[in-house]
Amino acid sequence: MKPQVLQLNPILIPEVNTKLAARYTVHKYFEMTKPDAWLKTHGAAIDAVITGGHTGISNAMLAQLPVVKVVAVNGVGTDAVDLAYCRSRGLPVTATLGALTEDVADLAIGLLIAACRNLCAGDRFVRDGLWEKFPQPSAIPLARRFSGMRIGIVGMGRVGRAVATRAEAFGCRISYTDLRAMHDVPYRFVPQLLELAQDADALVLCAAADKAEGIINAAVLEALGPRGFLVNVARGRLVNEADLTAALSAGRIAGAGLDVFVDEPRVPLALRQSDAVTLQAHRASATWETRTAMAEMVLESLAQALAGERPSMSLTT
Ligand code: 8YV
Repeated sequence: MKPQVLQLNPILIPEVNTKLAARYTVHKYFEMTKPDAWLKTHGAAIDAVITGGHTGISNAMLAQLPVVKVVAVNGVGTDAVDLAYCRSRGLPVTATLGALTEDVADLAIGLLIAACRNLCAGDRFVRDGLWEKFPQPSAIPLARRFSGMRIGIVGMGRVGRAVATRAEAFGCRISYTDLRAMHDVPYRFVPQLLELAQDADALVLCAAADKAEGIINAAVLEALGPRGFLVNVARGRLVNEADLTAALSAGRIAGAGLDVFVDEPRVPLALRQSDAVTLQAHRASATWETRTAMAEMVLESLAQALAGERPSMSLTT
């Protein structure tokens, strides 16, 4: 009998789905009509779980999977998995470490340029036929230059570093904050987030959200100031969204580029209606190249764990 895999999120790479189906009996939780009832009946037989970074898995669900041998996160964020609990069960939790760094950093820079150059508002202006109606150059406000901006990076991990090298190529001055100074990067460490915001034209959030929640609040946004931009490619809950919408509508910051939100896929109306905001639907890693690399890592983690080996990308064992 093939091992039983419970899949909580779709994988969008057909070749990987073919391999999964050939090696395992795959139960697609996201397609089930009565997933709770199914889990009660079949949970005891599940050997492996595949989930997404944002979805993770609850302890209540894990408790119904007594013989599960691996939780393979198809993503890099593990904030939606209780790693301490999994460690206590000796359960490997794997992540796709390193696979999505470049794409996430690309999108961070893209969002920042889009936000400060008003790319989406400009696109709508042309698309909606407004250019012909209002051909005078003053019909669109002047934008803000990206090159040379002072960039404050929150979280100098893999993604933070990749954002920094890209921004450096645009002549940006890089500062960062993290739990501690990193001695292998040439950028200025600022221990206090408030101070980083005060001294930055743009804050780029690249931090893990395991412990931090609502760190971008009214005070930080106030410090960023009316010419400042916020970019978030990490997790929505790093930001106090009510404070962000208030700051944007009062012009206390200039704009934002957001790929992640507190309660996805629900995005506050005030953000959706703001021309100062560029929005994406949590797509920073969503390229063929990266999603293929991630899905292949998931396959590898499953194969290792189900062969009785410690998965090389395990964070808990
Ligand atoms: C993915 C993510 O969208 O890596 C993460 O933690 O949130 C994203 O890259 C997600 O995990 C896809 O399953």
